[in-house]
Amino acid sequence: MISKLRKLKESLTKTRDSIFGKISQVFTGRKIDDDLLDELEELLLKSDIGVSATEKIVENLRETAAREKTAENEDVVSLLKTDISGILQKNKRDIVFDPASRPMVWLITGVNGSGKTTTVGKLAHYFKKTGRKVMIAACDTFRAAAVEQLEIWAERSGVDIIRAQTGADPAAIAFDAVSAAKSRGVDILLIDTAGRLHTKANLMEELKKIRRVAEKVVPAKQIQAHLVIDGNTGQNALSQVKIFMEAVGCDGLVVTKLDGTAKGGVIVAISEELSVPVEFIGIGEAIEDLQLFDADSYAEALFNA
Ligand SMILES: Nc1nc2c(ncn2[C@@H]2O[C@H](COP(=O)(O)OP(=O)(O)O)[C@@H](O)[C@H]2O)c(=O)[nH]1
Ligand SMILES: [Mg+2]
Repeated sequence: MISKLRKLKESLTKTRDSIFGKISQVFTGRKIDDDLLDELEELLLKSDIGVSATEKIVENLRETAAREKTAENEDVVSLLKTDISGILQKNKRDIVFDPASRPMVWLITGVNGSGKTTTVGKLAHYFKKTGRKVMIAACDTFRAAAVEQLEIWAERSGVDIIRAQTGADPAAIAFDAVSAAKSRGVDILLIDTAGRLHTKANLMEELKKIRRVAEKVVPAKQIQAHLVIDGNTGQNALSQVKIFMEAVGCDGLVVTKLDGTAKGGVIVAISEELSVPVEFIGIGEAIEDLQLFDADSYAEALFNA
């Protein structure tokens, strides 16, 4: 079986080929001096990690070089990996299951096409595999095919699904789903939501309503919102997170489609500039193509194949 790190490295090929792999090739074995730092800064600014992370990393390297006489022998790329990994785990939060607060309810949010439904399916599989009792709810009743799409995922992952007809009130389904999850002793209920309504305000109102209704069944602290972001979004991901965070909160992120994008550096920008943890990453369309996010592995895979 292909290892988790190997698979991650394969998935990040485009991101690595765009900038990070070059950094690794060009700088390995070179002395850390002003020339190198200038070159590095220029490259990092092109990489989607953002201005703030770039400055932090370059400053750190400058200080290390000034502090340590042996800086000439320091491997720049190892230092970079350590710095980036540090940024990536800044907001780290473990997913904790408390048997006394069942079910935990995850509202899966995000714009249309970001990968919500696919992620719900993969998460259902992931949590089931790790021994949890999982249920999913089809609250995207806006798009005709959405419920059927989720049903296929429920079958694949072997978990219960709560659904209603297309056009039904998503909040009503959410109410039924949370109630059912509570009475059946479910550990985690994953609620798939719509991404495109007539207006953005409309979508946010619907999400808020789903949340309010869920709070009638279980304590508010058991309800979380997890935002799914398409990795191709690049730096625009930051504004998406902020918009959803304001409306329904954002307890964690899933960044998808990292297998097809050169913009995988954006996870560094998100971690540096926002206080939300990246919890999972999507690296393909299949059920197993979801990984619990690991900062060290990600930093390693950015630079080395
Ligand atoms: N390559 C790749 N495709 C993905 C990933 N996640 C989702 N997709 C694809 O993105 C498309 C939209 O996904 P979907 O779950 O329907 O998005 P939704 O509108 O947010 O529910 C589908 O074709 C998925 O197969 C991923 O991690 N990698
Ligand atoms: Mg969907």
